[in-house]
Amino acid sequence: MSGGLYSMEAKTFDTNLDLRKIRPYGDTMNDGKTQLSFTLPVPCGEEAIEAAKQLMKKMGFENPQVVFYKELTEGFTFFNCYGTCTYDVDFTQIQVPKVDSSVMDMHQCDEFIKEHIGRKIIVVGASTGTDAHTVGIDAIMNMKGYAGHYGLERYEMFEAFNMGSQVTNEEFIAKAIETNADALLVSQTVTQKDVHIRNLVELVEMLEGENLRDKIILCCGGPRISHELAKELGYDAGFGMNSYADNVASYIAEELLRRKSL
Ligand code: B12
Repeated sequence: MSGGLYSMEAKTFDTNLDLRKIRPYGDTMNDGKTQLSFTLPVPCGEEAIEAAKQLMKKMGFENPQVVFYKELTEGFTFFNCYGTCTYDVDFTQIQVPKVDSSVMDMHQCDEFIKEHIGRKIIVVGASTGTDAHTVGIDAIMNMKGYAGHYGLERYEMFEAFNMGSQVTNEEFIAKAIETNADALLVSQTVTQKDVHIRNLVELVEMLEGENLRDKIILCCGGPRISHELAKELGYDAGFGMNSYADNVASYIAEELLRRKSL
């Protein structure tokens, strides 16, 4: 959204706005007002508040204020703070790698597949490794979908197998072979100690070992997954928060067509 119409609208809204130097907004443009929250491993009290303020200064915030604090458990204090951010970024220089695909709704996508692929697309999805979070993969695959977007099970032209959570990469690949899957959808929510990286990379290596990697469209998703990270890890596409079945279905359909025409 850099430049163009957006910058013109923003300029009529506030003539002080310079998109080359944006900073957080609170009351007036460029005031830098920021709210942040964090936990410190210290007992709740005046010293904890002072520590939080000093930390905020080191993070580059002027006029740090602790507006709420509470003991989480013995020896740990949670804070809500305000401060004035002293840094800015050049919005006009920002470039984010994105999945290269149009976004069709379910009906448009089904029509596209009928016309260009001429058969159902088979997908297998799971939350893999030790990850027990199912809501993300269900949002993409379940018949009822999520936030008004139907899931892949509802699509006429997708055959969708949702394996649920805590699926090992071995089981996942076995299902891909059994169903002759066109695409695999991996969901990863837990990122503590980079467990998602290890798990996602292991899947790529195992698919390569089975000589399957090039034959399958490999997608991953989750709240802390970006397309850039997915590409880095050897995936075809990555989908982050606020993505829906429409996004991944459209991508898979268009990518299959692209591969068909090669
Ligand atoms: C519900 C929940 C649980 C439930 C899960 C129940 C279930 N059946 O899923 C339970 C209680 C089991 C749970 C357990 C744990 N949880 Co939990 N959990 C959550 C919570 C509150 C909501 C997650 C959720 O459902 N989001 C809603 C869905 C719709 O959003 P989503 O997953 O982002 O999915 C969307 C996109 O990301 C994308 N997407 C997701 N996957 C895919 C896949 C593809 C292919 C595509 C295209 C798109 C896509 O599409 C979806 C729709 O837009 C979050 C906190 C939060 N508010 O987010 C913590 C959270 C995820 N949990 C967390 C943690 C740490 C845990 C535990 C480790 C806690 C513990 N110490 O035991 C365990 C892990 C257990 C395990 N082995 O995995 C942390 C993760 C931190 C991190 N970065 O690693 C969070 C962020 C909480 C926190 N702030 O600390 N959790």
